[in-house]
This record gives sequence, structure tokens and C-alpha cells, in this order.
Amino acid sequence: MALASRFPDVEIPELSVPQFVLAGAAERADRPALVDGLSGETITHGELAFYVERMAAALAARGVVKGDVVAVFSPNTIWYPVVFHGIAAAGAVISPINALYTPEEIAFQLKDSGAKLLVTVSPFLDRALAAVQSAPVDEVIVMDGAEGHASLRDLLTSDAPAVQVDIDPAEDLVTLPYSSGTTGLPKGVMLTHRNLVANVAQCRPLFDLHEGDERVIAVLPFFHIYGLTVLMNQGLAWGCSVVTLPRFDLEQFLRTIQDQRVTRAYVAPPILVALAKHPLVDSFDLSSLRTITSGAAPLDESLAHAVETRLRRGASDGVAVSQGYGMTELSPVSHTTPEAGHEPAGAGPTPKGTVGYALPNTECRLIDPATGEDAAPGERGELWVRGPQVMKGYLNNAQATAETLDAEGWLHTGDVAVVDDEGRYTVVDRVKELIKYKGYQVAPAELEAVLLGNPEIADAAVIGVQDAESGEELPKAFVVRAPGSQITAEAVQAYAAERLAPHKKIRLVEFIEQVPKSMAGKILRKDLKNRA
Ligand code: 4UW
Repeated sequence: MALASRFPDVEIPELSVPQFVLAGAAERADRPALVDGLSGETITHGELAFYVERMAAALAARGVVKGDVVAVFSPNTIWYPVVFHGIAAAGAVISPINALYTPEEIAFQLKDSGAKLLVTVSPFLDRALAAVQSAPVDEVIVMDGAEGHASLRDLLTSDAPAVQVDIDPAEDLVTLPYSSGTTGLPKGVMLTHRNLVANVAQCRPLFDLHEGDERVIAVLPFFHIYGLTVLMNQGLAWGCSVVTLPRFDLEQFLRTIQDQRVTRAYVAPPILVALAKHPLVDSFDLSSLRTITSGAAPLDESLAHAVETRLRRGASDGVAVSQGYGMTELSPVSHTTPEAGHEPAGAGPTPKGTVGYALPNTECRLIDPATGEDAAPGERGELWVRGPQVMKGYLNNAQATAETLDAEGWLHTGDVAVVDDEGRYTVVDRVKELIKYKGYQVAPAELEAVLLGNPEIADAAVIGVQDAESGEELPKAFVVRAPGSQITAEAVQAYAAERLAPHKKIRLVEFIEQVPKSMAGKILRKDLKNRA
């Protein structure tokens, strides 16, 4: 039984992502669109639209055509949105690469996505060049410039003729982020222009925007779908100033909120832990903040209350802390908490342990994994989602697509949720393999594949175990030593750490005689969880 959204449907404009996001740029041409939180350097909404047009023209002049994939490997900067929308306006597809990736991880994504160009920044050039040795691309563009490479300045000042690419929003891809989904290795998630346009349009009725007076802090990375849609595209489409930070540093984060008078923060739970507990927080004036929304991993209700209480100081009305829920395959938002006064008709405040309501145009089902039937009212079940934000599928992987997205359009999330009588959802468990470490994806299959590359390791299985103190999920490897091997836990960890980004580090190791497997050879992760 489909559970309808408690909100009326919204209309989804038939526009490409750049057309939609830049639609209001001329009206607010002189207002800051992007502000560098550290240097104060600014791009206005008018300049943004101009640069995007130039970027698209320059890419077309370099031979980029509709459907080509361009990989972007960069931390957050004010130029990232210029690059993103320039590529999109040229009809090409952006595959965003995690800024922490090793050359091996970058090469995997370049090859799998079939990227034609790679856009990066000079501090990342060593890793980028190491990656393209095994995954060649036509050209590496270095945004801030480097000897022998075209820079963003070169592209934006070229006199290439303007381009008009015909885009079918419902069919054509705009971005290809990577996600392991419910099982296996990271896969390219095919998101269309319509997916991303819809997701911003769907969130709009839940927010009380102060037109022309909203500043959003973009510390979560644009290379992750949460930052890409919620900070970059939503922020710019709604006419906010998006204040970028290249990485999370608590003091810079607090200082930037204070100095830029930031009104909204979208974060992951570890940042809320710092806001609740760290002494530095008291040294800054955070009274401009109106909302803090958390997502990407479970948020403890008491932590949300602790942050509200701590920040409710002085003359300020304080800040509302709440939760949303999303997944790369959902562009990413399916659920969020409306701002006070924007709840569905008749509903009261949204409890902080919940992830809020299904967005407009979004249907849900909760399926009892034991029976495959709809869960009884009030009972838990696997969350299925259907709506215009649901991905088109996984790139070149019909089987994984069919396992996740059924014939009726339901996306099986692999998360377990309950819904209350008012239509508010709480995420209570995860039945998929995926591990979340500080909000980042860690795919057990990827770690297992790396470990199996070590001749001293005969077999390996990875699961997430809850750390009682931090509440984080820690990747734990069960390792079977090869005959004669005396490999230590430290050596296992070091071997993986050399090849994988820091968030994928193996935090715990246990040696075992045999990895428990089903008759079909599938790792019995439940048995390992019980053992851990
Ligand atoms: N509670 C418990 C949550 C929650 C959660 C996510 O890396 P991905 O694919 O994607 C994300 C997206 C997060 C997100 C996007 C937009 C948004 O508004 C918002 O809230 C403000 C969050 O993380 O990982 C997807 C997986 O992350 C877990 C869950 O397992 C999901 O399938 N997850 N949000 N609030 N778990």
C-alpha cells in the first residue's frame, strides 16, 4: 500500500539544471551567489550566469559533446558551481570525485564512468596525474592553473562561440555520483536533469525563505550528492549566498558563521557533536543561524536538543535543529523536517528523532523483510520510495539496477523505518551492507576486494560495528591468514590505508579460521555481526 505524501504535489519545471538554478540570476545579478568563507572572494549571481555560459562554450570548443562525462576532483571552492553548471550547460555529465580519494580510487571512477576530461585543482594534481596513468583522459584541466594545463581563467576568457544544447530533462543525465547502494562495489548513479530539478522544487514548500537575506554554509562537500543538491543547487536556485569552506575545521566553521552572518547550516551528525560539546563554540556569535539540518547518518534526539539549548543565548530566538534523510539514488532527498509553520495542515512540531515527512510528489512503502508484504501500521519495514527524484539506474549495471529499482518504480532503500500517525518517519535500522563513517559511504565489498589483493590474506569480510562511545559505525575486518602467514592487525590496516581514502580505514581487525558463507558463496554478515 503506497503511503502518500502529506503535502500537495508541486509542479516540476521542464528545465535543464542550469536553466532552473540560474533562472533568477538576472533579477539578483549584483547579489553574492558564492562567497569564499576564508578569503571573502565573491561571485555574484550575475557573474555566475555569465561564467557558466563561457564555461559551456569553452568546453564545446574543446570537443565536449552531449553525453560526454567530465570528472571533477576538487574540494569546495566558489568555482566549483561554475564548473558544474558549465559542464551541464554543455550537455555533458559531471562525475564528482571524493576529494580524499587515492589515485587507485580516482582511476576506478574515471574508468568506470568513461570520463573524457578531468577537472581538478593544483594541490590535487599529483593524485590526478597518478590516476590518469592507468585511466587516461583527453585532458586534465587545473582550475587554479598549473604548468602545461589549461586553467579556468583560460576557459572563461576564451572567445569560443556560445552554445545551445538541446536537453531532454527527463532522459538526459546531468550527474553521475558513485554509490555502492545496497550491495557490492561503488556504481555510477545516473541522475537526470529532471531528478535534480525536481528535488529542489520538492523541498521548497517546507522552508520559510527570507528572500534576499539567506546565507548557507557549504562545508559539506559538493562532490557528495547532499552538498551538490542541498547546498549548491538549492542554495543558488533559492537566491541564497552560498558560503564555501574547503574542509571541516571547527574554528573556521564557527568564525565563518559569525563573520558571514550565516542563516542556515546543513551538516552531518559529527558537526552537531562538536556544536554540543566543544568549548570553542562559546567564543563565537552564532545568533544569525536559524536552522541546522542534519542528515547522512542517524542523529541522536538528545544531541539535537543539546545543540538547540546551547545556542539559545542572548537576544536571539535560537536555532531549530532538525533532520532530513536522503540517499544518492534519491537525488538525494526523500524526507525532511519542515520549518515551524510549514508542517502539513493541522500537524504540530516535528519530533527531532524523526527524519520528518515524505516530500511532495513522494510516495513511500514500508515492507516487512520477513514476508515481503506491507508492514502493519506503526510497524517497522524496509523503506521504499517512489517519486521524480528516483535515479534512472546504475550505469552499465542492469542487474544492480533491477535489484534496487523495481518495475513499478519503487527504489528499495535498504533502510528500515517506521511512520507515525501524523506521517513522520524514523529511520531505525539498515539492512544493506553499507557502512556509514562520519556520513561517508564505506562499501564492505570494496574493502574486501582490496584486502584480497594481499597475498598474505586468504579471505576477508568487513562489517560495521557500533562504537559505544562515539556512536560511529567502525569498519571491522574479519581476516583469514594465508597458510604460513603471520600478518598482524597493524599490517592489515596499513595495507588497506595505503590504497583507500581515510574514511574507509579499517578500524578493527579480528583473525578467524573461515569466513561464514551461504551455499551460494555469499558472506553471512549477520553471523559476523552477532559475533562482533
Ligand atoms: N538517518 C539515518 C538519517 C540518514 C541516514 C542518510 O551517501 P548516501 O547515498 O546519501 C546521503 C544523503 C544524505 C542526505 C541528503 C539530503 C538531505 O537533506 C539529508 O538530510 C538533511 C541527508 O547520505 O547515503 C545514504 C544512506 O545514508 C543513511 C541511510 O542509510 C541512507 O541509505 N542516512 N540520512 N537522517 N540514516
